[in-house]
Amino acid sequence: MQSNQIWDIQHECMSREELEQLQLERLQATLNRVYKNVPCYRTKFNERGIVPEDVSSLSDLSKLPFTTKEDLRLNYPYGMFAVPLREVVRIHSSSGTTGKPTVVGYTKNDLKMWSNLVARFMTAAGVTHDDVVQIAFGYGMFTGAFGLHYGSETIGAAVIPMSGGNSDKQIMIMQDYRSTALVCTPSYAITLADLIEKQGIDPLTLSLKVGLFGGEPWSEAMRSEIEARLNISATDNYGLSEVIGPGVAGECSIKEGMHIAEDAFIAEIIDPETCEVLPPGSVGELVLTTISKEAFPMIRYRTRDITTLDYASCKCGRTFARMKKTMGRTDDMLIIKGVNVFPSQIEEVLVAIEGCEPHYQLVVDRKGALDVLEVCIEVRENIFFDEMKKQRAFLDMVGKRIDSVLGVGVTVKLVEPNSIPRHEGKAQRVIDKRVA
Ligand code: DLL
Repeated sequence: MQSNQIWDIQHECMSREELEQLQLERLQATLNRVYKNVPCYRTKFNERGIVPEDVSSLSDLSKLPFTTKEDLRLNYPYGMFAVPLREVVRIHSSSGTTGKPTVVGYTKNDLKMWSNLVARFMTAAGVTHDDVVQIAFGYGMFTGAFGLHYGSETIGAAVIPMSGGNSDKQIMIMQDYRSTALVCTPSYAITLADLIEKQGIDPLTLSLKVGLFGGEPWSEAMRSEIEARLNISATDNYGLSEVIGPGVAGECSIKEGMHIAEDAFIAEIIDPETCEVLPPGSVGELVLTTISKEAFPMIRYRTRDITTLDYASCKCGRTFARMKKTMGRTDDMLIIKGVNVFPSQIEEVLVAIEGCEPHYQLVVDRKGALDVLEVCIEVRENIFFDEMKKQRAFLDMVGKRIDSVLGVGVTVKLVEPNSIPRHEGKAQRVIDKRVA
């Protein structure tokens, strides 16, 4: 291991017993702090008749109330901060699309801790101080770019703070500056791969080795496509601004789930309907508690992301539990004719079909009392301009494959190549006309 790489064996490879002891100590300190400094937590704890001293084991966590986006909204902008504003050195916000964004803050120590967490997962993905990291996440209120920027600097890699968009220039820089690591959303990686292909550039002539992607859900099929088209190893990284941003969980080079930084966060899986904590291995909503943040601690934050945790040891030697790729969010789960549908299930089918581009959009509407789901897909030009009979057969085949996975009929529509809007950041996959 090279000197600047951040493989924190003392924490990342801890035995579960030691880890749980550390988590409990850090949890208790966090609870004391929020009870004292954040009126929202004090009121909620009081309503349940709980004081921080009642938490004497990790299982007592389940006695504590959840925190939701609604709490953050009610305390907008600074009501959930646990330190005075003069100790805050950075403010970011969530990428929420409705209402006011959530405001989050970091102290100097928080920024240091955050940089370290990101440096750890970047190291796990194979980034070293020899790398040239092209950051194509948008700089600004979004946490993605700054998080990976600090992580790269901590490792000692050279950062190119390109920001999102300006795709032609991204490719020019990638070629001229010999970028070895690409950081962006997976959908933007596809957009760049399309452009590289269009410009007739052979990916083997680029210097890219690894891609660190995240910020939105993506399927294994999409990973394979990105790896093949950019000739890189692609890892998945998960996080959310309310909890810290990127740095919550990231894949190691084994790529069998994202290691959660359990020395900084306690993860639980709950049933989103009953809010009961589910046993290890269950699929449900991820709930996160921060245990080492100063400015903006979160107690039992309901992420709305659906996943499952694996506590088995990983071949890389890290002992932190691994979360599977998220299946979707409780709030973007579509209910079509009573069946629960996640966009990721449809993506998995589409990307595996020869001729389908990984650009798609789901349009949900209501006809009378019935929900209808239209899957708009871009296809290669040869299919789009094919004769009607062949096109119909293709549509039938795609429809049947989706039907067999979802158990619900959908309408498949071909749209012109390049007609689905490309996003520089997170892709917008669903248009729900029922809520318009
Ligand atoms: O997206 C933080 C981040 C930036 C993570 C860059 C990784 C890389 P927010 O904008 O607050 O923060 O959005 C958080 O995005 O609750 C998930 O629904 C989704 N999300 C983030 N990463 C992943 C991922 C950042 N790897 C919300 N897979 C989260 C699936 C993801 N969904």
